[in-house]
Amino acid sequence: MEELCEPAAVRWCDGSQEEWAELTSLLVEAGTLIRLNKKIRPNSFLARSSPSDVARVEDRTYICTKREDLAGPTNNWAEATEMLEKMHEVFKGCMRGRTMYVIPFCMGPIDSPLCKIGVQVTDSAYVVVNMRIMAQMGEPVLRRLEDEKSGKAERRRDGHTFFIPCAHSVGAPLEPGEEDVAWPNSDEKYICHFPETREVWSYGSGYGGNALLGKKCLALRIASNIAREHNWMAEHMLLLGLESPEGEKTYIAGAFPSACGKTNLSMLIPPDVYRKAGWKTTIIGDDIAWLWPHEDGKLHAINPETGYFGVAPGTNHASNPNAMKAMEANCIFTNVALTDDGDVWWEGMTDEQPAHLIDWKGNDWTPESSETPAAHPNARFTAPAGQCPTIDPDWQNPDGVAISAIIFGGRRPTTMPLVYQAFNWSHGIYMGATMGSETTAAAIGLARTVRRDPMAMLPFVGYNMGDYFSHWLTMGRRIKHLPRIFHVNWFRLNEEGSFLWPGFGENMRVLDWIAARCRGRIAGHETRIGWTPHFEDFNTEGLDDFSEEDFENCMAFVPDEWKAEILSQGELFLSLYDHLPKELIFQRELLAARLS
Ligand code: TSX
Ligand code: MN
Repeated sequence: MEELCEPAAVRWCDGSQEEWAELTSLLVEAGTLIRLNKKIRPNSFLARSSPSDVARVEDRTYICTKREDLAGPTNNWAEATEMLEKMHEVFKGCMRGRTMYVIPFCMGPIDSPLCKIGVQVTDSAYVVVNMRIMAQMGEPVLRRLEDEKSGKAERRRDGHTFFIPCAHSVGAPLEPGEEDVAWPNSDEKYICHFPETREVWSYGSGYGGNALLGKKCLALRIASNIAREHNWMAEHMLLLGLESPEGEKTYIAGAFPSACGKTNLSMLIPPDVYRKAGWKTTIIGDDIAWLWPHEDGKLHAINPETGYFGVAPGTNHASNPNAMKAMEANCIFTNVALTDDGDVWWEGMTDEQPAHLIDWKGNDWTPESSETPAAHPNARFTAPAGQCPTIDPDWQNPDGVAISAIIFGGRRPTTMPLVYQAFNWSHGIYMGATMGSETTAAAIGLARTVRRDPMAMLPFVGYNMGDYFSHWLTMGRRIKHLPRIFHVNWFRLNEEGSFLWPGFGENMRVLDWIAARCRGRIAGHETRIGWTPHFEDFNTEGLDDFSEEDFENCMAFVPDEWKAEILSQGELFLSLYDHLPKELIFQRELLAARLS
């Protein structure tokens, strides 16, 4: 890589505190980071990206394989050798005038049978300091690789040899004497995955999932390929624990499309009646889960990440107090606003807007004079996972935790009840495969349409989506004690357009019902779409003004809505036609028959 990229220097990262201190200082000098007020937000920094580099670039994201069929119709495909050639072309001399950082990193607890080691080379020190929060990095990882090589440690990380190479460049070489900018990047961007050789090449962007290659690139797109071949699952899921007053623990995995509050749910604080009774919630992870059939017959899960890379706007002490606590120190904020006292602010953080800010583009901002938001809508915080007050004691357990329930959800103003349970595993996969969220088009007066996002994995499955569904079905035959599958919807509206369900901490009541169902403690109400709660079994204690009628409205089955739903579900299936497992076609037929 040194020969190809021609960096001015190479630096091996050890992941130490000293290295963090040195690199953050260097980034402050370069103008990439602004040190926040040490008294308010110790050891924390603000970065402002270039306005052309603010999100993942899905149209520039490729799955590169020999045959197009392997990537399938939901991915951008490129022929692997051609794209690799292209990568060698764009990476040629791409780090001139810059330092190449070598980041050995590990996704998952280093002693877990599922953990995966990667080595990312990058010319961005911003990426290094973010990676240090999001993954285990440096010295312990190198030691592990050496122990495996010398035979001192058993090599258990099946599915790849040695390490997964991850090449990253912002694509902005510096000519001699050329002055650097605060956020270098390129207009030409490529996020390329090579599942067959297990490697990642990312060029032109320094932002989030484009650049922190352990996350979406390795832990989802590459890992989903390894998982399919080695009988486990790499999923876009939160992992949370419920602890009953008796100390009984139930773990739940949840997949939601963006803008459904996945991070909020993973950090949920139960309402007073539950807390006083002794209920607790814990978080294992807010974004990615790796799941495997354990020797004990259950489906176990680990969180491969060590940090949260969450959306800042909308996060506040009411919507997510635990996230606010996790962000109190040792964090990197990207594209939020800067306050006059050297702290951060974003839309929805406080009821009142500050009188003056520096916005995410570095311009003066006041509520009266400014028409654009002070923080970018996709502004992020990078926070160490252990700083969440409800972090689970087992979050780094190499053996993972046993999953009792899988929940799918979406933002659905109509049709979908607050909660319903699948009749069986295949039906649950059907629910996951057809899940989606209403597009925001409705807000600007356009017709309502549902954007399908199977298992919230549409941008993250590194192979053919139809084969991904088949893999779920196959896993069902390999797990003795299958988790139960549920679908939830916190976003149903009444005729006036207000939310039927209070959501947030009150979602604990739904989770409570789910846990009780998993333990076989209560009966369900059999409907045409699945099992729903009986009102008597649904705890509404302490929920003011929530009547049995309100409950029935949350749960209502409206036949006409479901007829439209099943027609709309067919569109996704049509596009996947030749790889779609028969079981899903049968599930659709069964649903149609029950509805008629
Ligand atoms: O995160 C959300 N959750 C899950 C929380 C654990 N949000 C925010 C979504 C954007 C990321 C929600 N928004 C939830 C929810 O359960 N529910 C709603 C809708 C809603 C919004 C406001 C109110 C009620 C429901 N009530 C008042 O504003 C008073
Ligand atoms: Mn995500």
